Amino acid sequence: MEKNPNRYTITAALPYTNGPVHIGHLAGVYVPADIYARYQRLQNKDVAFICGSDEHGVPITIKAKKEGITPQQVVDKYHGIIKNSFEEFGISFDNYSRTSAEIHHKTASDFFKKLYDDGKFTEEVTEQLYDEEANQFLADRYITGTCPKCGNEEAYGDQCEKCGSSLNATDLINPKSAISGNVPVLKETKHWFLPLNEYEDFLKQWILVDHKKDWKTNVYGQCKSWIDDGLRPRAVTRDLDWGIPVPVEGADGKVLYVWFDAPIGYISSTKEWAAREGKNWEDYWKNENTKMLHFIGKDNIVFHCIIFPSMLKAEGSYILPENVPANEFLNLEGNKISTSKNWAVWLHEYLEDFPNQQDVLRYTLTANAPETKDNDFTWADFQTRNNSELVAIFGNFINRVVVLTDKYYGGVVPEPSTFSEIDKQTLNELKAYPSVIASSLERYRFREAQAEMMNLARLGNKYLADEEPWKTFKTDEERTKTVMYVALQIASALAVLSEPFLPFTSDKLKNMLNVSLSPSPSLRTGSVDGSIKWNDVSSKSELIKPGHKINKAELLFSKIEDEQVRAQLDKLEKTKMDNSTTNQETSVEEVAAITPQKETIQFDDFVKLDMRVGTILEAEKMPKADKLLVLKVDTGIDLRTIVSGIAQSFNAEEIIGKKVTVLVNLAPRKLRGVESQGMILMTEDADGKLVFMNPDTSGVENGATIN
Ligand code: B3M
Ligand code: ZN
Repeated sequence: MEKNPNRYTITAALPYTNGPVHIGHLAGVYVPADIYARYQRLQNKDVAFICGSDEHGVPITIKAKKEGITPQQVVDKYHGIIKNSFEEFGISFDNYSRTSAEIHHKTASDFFKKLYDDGKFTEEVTEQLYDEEANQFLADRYITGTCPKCGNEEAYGDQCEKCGSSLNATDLINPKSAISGNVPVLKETKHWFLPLNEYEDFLKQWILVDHKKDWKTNVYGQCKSWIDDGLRPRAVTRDLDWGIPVPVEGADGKVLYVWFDAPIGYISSTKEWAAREGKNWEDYWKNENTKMLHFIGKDNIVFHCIIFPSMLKAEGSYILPENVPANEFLNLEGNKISTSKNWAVWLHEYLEDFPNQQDVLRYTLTANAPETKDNDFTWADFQTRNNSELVAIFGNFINRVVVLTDKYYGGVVPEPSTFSEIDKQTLNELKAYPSVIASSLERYRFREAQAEMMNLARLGNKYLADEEPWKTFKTDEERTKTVMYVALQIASALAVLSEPFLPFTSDKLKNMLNVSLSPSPSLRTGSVDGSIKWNDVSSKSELIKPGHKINKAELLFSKIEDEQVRAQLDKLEKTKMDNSTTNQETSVEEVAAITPQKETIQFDDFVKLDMRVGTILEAEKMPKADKLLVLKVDTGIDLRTIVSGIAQSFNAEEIIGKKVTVLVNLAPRKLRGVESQGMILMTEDADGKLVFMNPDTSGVENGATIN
């Protein structure tokens, strides 16, 4: 069981300042963290919601090199964009700092020094990869190669994004410099290591026993597999010129590893906030009565669950996180979101394109949150969620309540008379919502929690539609008053319970109803006492009293038109086109995307391959196989059957008559019971669609050899 204290330290992953924030970051980290922080504030908890920019590390220096500016210029630019867009989007951080801040340099430096002085590091001279042309050591993302665990040919020197393994650069097979593309050499250098192997027993007990039940299965599973694999010492310093200098003798030209300094950024940001607010930062980091949570994406799990806790443990005076509710990834229109390919919906652009519609994006991202598996964002879904849910249910209900109260009673909440069974049942149902939503939130099930909040809006909408006060108004004054009174209670409950999910809407609704929440949910809205609290919804018999005057209706949501969606899709289409035309110029960042050259072979190896020009004469789908087509191919030598895994890129009909290149002397093998007698050569276009390697075939006969 998780503890339930009064103090919360809630951290959200520090975004790298090598680009702006996109919807993947929002859905994975910042929106759920913000919902959680807002909810705990409404529970009257003492919350420190902490974040800041991660300004060190190789992604920043790579970006600087690419743009021909200094790393400092890169981080200044993106820190500004990111900080402003978070603010405008209503992410209610108590503090947003940056790791280039002096307070962070000092905090991280002192942390390292303490561990160093306490003998917690080992010092080792090892051989590291070195780029002789660029004259520098290659750490982390400066190196790409094949992952030794899963064979992904685009793994980075610190991590494989495909299988999630955390790697050392020297583990990579066929390593290649991301600066020059050269094969690196090995060169000796001295570094400090945190011997993670010494923390194995602690981690086993803490994660595999103590938190087995309460951590998400994806998080627990990743941790378990790292621990089962056996932990090894991990270098916490690097030979780089961008970062926090290693604060010990004999470490010239060395900086702290970015993943050593970045999580300490949570501490420095808390210190900065506490100093400003007159609080004691240690209460939030060193007091067992504080619940600490790290909101992150799945690629950050090892750093937050294995490495940072080991650092905190080594230091000795810190508490550990109670939970690390990491999310999976969000895709965009079926493709992986990519900063370098500009395949993203950027937050700062969204805010320009959809002014004052922050809540629509927040709502869609939560409704579709990648909580247990990767999920897809589509503009069509965004439009539907807005038009059929926010506008048609939530907005419609509130609009009717407020407009009718104004029309019938000059905006004054009417006195109810006798409650019917339906009224009583509705008011009872209403009382259950705070604990239902809270229980989902306490378990980090944000989709479920938001869906329950919408069910309350549905309840209100249905109640009005069934009771039809616009009909009874002419015939039964008392009944109409009672119905409007009940509807106003539901609307007031929604003003409170929607706040974590739809803070802008909740603000407007509070304005319309002329009520406030207590305690004030965000630091930017003033608090008025005697207002509605979360638990009042279940404990009080009435949230808004007869005689209370409400304000005029404002529009909560407006319809998203087809043209707006089309404009966004056009933007993405243009990105695709831009990507395919600039494909030729390979940038530093994109080196990583190109498959490294395979091992050298001899001419004799090559001539063993018998490749011929052939023609596909027949094609049909292999029954019960999504990917396979069974082809009859005229190879010039004979007519043979080839089973080819191309059914997701082509229909059978469209390839009949196509000239292709066939490897004819590949040993036959059976696929789903059909013997395949060769292989058709293919490549892939930028979108991953297969393309035939067919020669320019005018005048070439079937059977012509390729050499
Ligand atoms: N800067 C990595 C990321 O954006 C990162 C997180 C740091 S949290 C201490 O994936
Ligand atoms: Zn891998």
